[in-house]
Amino acid sequence: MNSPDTTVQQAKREHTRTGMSKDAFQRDLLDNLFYIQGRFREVATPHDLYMAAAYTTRDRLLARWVKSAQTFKATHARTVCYLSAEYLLGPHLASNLVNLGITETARAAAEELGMDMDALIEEEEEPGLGNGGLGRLAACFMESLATCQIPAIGYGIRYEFGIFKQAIEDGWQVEKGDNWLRNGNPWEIPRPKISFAVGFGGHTESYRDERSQVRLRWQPAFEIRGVAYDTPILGYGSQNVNLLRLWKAEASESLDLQAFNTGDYYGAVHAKIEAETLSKVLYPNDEPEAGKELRLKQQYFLVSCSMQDMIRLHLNTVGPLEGFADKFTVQLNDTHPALAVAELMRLLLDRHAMTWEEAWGITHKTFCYTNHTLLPEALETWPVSLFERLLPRHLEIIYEINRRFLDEVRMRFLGDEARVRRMSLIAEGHERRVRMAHLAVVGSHAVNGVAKLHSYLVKAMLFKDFAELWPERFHNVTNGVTPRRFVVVANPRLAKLITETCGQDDWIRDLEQLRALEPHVDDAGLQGRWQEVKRAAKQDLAQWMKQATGIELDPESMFDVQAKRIHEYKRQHLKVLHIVRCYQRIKQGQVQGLVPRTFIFGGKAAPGYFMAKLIIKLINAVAEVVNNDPQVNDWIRVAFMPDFNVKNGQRLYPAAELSEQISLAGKEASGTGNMKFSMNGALTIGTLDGANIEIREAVGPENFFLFGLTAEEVLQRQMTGYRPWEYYQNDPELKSDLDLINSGLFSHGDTQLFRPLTDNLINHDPFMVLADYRAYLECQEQVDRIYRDPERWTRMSILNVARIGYFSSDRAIREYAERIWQVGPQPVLDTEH
Ligand code: RUG
Repeated sequence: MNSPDTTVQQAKREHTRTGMSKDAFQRDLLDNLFYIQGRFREVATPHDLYMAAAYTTRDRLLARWVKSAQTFKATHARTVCYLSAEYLLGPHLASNLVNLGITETARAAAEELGMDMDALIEEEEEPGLGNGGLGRLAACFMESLATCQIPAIGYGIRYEFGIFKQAIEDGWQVEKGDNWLRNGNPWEIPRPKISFAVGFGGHTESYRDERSQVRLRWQPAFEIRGVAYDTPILGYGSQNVNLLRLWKAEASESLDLQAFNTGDYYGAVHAKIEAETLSKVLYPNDEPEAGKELRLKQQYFLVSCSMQDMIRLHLNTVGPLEGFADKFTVQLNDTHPALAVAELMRLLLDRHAMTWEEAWGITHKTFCYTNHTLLPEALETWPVSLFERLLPRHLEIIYEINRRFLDEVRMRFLGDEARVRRMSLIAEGHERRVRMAHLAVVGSHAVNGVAKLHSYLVKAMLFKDFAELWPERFHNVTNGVTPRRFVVVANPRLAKLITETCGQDDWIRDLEQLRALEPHVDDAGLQGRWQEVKRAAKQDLAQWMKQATGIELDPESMFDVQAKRIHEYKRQHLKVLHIVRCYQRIKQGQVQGLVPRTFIFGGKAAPGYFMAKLIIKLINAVAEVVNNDPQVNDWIRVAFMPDFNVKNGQRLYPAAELSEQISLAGKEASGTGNMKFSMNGALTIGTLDGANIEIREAVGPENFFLFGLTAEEVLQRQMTGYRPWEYYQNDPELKSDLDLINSGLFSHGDTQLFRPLTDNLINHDPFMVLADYRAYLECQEQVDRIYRDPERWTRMSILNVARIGYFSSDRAIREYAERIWQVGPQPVLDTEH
């Protein structure tokens, strides 16, 4: 992308800054190609070259990694342990080069060898170990922890199959397995010696210990082993490297020798296969519906390995476990790892012979819990019967936690048995269930939501009873995203323009410094360059899209993007109604005021979520008609980007001009895509939901397109009775848009195909699409009006970027560190330079 001259010059500057030279990179790249891949230049495949570049980069961060470990050990640094069932990491190579400060060094080294660094970066398969926002947040947080120099370990599962790859066939989503480890993973280091037994099933029994005390212990029916795989996570502008430790499930014995010797070969390998199933696949549900036994096993596997590992580390470095909560603070990322509360109790009680009071004191001081959703169907509960069968000792512990807790509730709220029932860790009903969120709240000393509105609703509604009991326990930490990946890596042209305009690149580690753009907002030179940067990104995306889908995007039109998981509450179907309206207006010749637009969607639907899959089909069906109709083609086009993931997101964010954040108010906990788009200069059209509210406050209401009901109005309507069919009957345009969908125009004459969707909207509409339709259309007209004034639009875009600094994940991490974890930075010194 850069001319070789500037690349070489920049590589020299990087050399001075980092001590890492182009020549050394080149030499090591060839060495790694030879010694690790067993190839020489002439026969190396693009994948071989990628692997060599990855190892060469990894080599450069290993010294920092070791130094970090030494520093943390020597200083007994307090450590954050982030427990998360998901990490949506995205490709490592480009972001590690940025964080090492050697992007141009690597590029120059590759260029001299006749290789294209961008092509090598493209080769990397991303580890898709997460579904969406929650997993990507965990990845941003890991990077920001290292950047903020806070010692941290991220614990997770090394799923062999990450989130499925999405293909679109005949307009429908088709899921393909994501065998991301197939070609090897150069970023991880297996630690076969760090492995723990994890039990399941069996029974509990009492016995007398050496002091004749009666104690309980668990005799599991079977055990599997969790083996650690470590990935270094590099900070930007610091020497700190943190650890992402993912657990792979293995059989305790790789072959059952007795079975083998009796000729039962199948039986001999069966246990191994069954054990390995545990970390085989990520559950592909964002905000999952409770259910599967294997998922509970995965959750227990994650927490058991992680808590045993923390105890091992503590005993090795600090000593007796009394000080455990001073050494570690453990953040539960949603309820998926909430079992950790019961597991730490079990380990302290049964293995380390503590009293209940001692163990509870430590446990409670150790854990903090982040809630990420208010949606009732996403709040995990597990049948008591399943617990009894799989984790009998944990159920006993949960019962005892509950008994003591409910006594506290009773003492505080005399005679209020209804409250006791509401707060219990066990939901009574025809099937008794364990409420994981209640376990997380009771077992933690801090609970937080992920945006101001969300945290308010967590306190006022979801955990109202708990907030009345322990008001001091509840916090808000608004989410953030890392500008390294989402601006520097994704949008190098914009990064360069910002750096040149601000006169330095300090904004990359202190995003508030983007404010320095503000005085230049009216500078015609900057505006022109700003527009060029956006146009170039649009062209890149158009080129990619043509190749990937065959659809031609018009880079002269406005790129209007909605990219996120497909879910009814996120209301992709509201966006489709807008498109259908545009289509009808154009067909009727009402083009006055209309601006040419390209509507781009991206997102996966949970494989079992019928309505979400139907929405994808509808988008593609509308696209087919619109894109093939020459009468409307100059005005609108529609494209569905297949397989929206981190890598593809990095193509979308820079190219977007309008970011669609149109969930029903009160439903999106925070959203983080909204931040990524805005950081790349897209203007947002959005509701007062999640972090939209704070983004609007930060960038200025005049630089944000607001529409729709407020969360309060939504609640009122729900209480007074919402009647979507009245909107259908009273708004002729809305009626005609829905009728057109049902007419068969978008379904080759099939008038039934989209009925489940349209009938649901007209008769139930749980996410009030119809109520917000008119306001949304009017707001879109305002978008058109402003877009026709490029200077005004560009000004708003620059201001969005200049004022988005608050939404860096570095800020979020500092807030967690100060307010929740009570942990400070532990800088790792660069002793070599
Ligand atoms: O839906 C939420 C997003 O609003 C939020 O931004 C993200 C990170 O906090 O988490 C998402 N989420 C919630 N993903 N899964 C859940 C519930 O398990």
